[in-house]
Amino acid sequence: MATLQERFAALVPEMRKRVGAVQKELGDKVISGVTVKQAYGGMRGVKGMICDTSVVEPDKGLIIRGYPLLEIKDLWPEEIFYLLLTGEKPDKEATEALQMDLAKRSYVPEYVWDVLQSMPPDSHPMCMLDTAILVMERESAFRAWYDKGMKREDYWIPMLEDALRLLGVLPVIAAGLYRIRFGKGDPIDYMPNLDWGANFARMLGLPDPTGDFAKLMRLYLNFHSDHEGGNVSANTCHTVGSALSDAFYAVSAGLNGLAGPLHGLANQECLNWILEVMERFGGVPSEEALRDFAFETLRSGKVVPGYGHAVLRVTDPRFAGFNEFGKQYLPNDPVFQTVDLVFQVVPKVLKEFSDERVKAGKNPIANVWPNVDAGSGALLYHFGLTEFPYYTVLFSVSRAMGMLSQLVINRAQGTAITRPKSVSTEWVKQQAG
Ligand code: CMX
Repeated sequence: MATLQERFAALVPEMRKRVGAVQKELGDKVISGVTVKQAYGGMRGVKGMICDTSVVEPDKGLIIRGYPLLEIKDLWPEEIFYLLLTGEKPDKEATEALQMDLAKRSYVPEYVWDVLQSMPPDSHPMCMLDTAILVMERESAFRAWYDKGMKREDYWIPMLEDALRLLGVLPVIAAGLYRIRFGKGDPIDYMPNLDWGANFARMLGLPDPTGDFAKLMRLYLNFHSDHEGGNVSANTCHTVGSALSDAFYAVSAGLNGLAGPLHGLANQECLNWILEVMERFGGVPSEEALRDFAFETLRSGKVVPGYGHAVLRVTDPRFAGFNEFGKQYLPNDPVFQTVDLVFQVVPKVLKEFSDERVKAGKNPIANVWPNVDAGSGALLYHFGLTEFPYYTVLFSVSRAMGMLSQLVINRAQGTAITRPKSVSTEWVKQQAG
């Protein structure tokens, strides 16, 4: 089978033709309207952008290139990247070629380590990751080609090169910053004949005699790779990239959004909440105690982290997949058992609380089911990855695959610069009134 670069090159003409034909034939059709509530409410539900790598169905969750996530949970992350970009699963030969391509690009320049070493010791790991990506911007092939002058049709070529460079280097930087930030010793080098996910696990330097932690990392990197185009990180990356900023600028910007507590940072908050519960009750709580604790959180004006979603209206299949992993590999772990109990109790509590909110004239909680962040932390904790401010960095390495594949596709399709129209409150009062 062809390498990723060859296969993508072969698909580009067809992709352009299809996108061109759709715009020509259907360009004037209306696909969405916008209410005033949506304009003030984060554009929730407004269909105003295109993303072909994946879709999130409210009642099914993530579907990557037509495959429901749990059907492809055993693919390795690099295979997912190939699938995201081309719509096809790679064979062994293509996967190995991609693994070699990533290994060749895994070298971290010394200045990146110097910058990370000189950051204040209380810097958030996400700030360190995003800074490292940004200081590497000088390496961008896209910027170098653009400065020399290149045709629009060729934009995707150096963009794909930047994507591979970033994916090669990201696990090394992410694992290295873990070791620097949490005093674990020097960064560990990438091992060329090992797959991408197992490499990341190995470079973190945690003991893994059974290889189960490497399995978890592959699953983790698979599950977080993409979540269609409108979420904060993907949308930000798309917008920055649409100005023809290169992948280093765009991905760093997207990840700055992922660092927010309502988005990717929720996974750090989830485990915090679980450990608070366990501390209060001296271990796995009773159902009744957990119910009271959840109500206490909600009545103090806080959210229960890991529950709710802007799009999903069912249990996130990514949560279901992690829960299955926990049941198989760590069924007796008390933190995992607490996560599982929360899953039994919290949706009912949120439903009751939502009804109370509605009676008080507030919005309902649209989705009372767990999202991806509700369970992943407990699994990482079990394997000794106990520094939860780090968890969003793991999410980031994975999500970079989605953001980068979207960027490359956008350059191949000649996607326009993003520029929605904003209106003022005065305009809304006059027009809608
Ligand atoms: N606990 C308490 N209240 C919640 C809630 C939860 N888990 N989920 C939603 N609500 C509240 C919202 O805060 C909102 O209240 P206000 O109207 O007073 O502002 C109300 O219910 C309606 O919100 P919604 O339509 O159900 O949800 P949104 O699309 O506005 O927000 C999300 C979605 C994820 C930000 C929200 O559910 C939340 O804050 N969850 C907890 C944090 C979390 O798990 N984030 C991770 C999401 C996954 C990711 O992006 O990585």
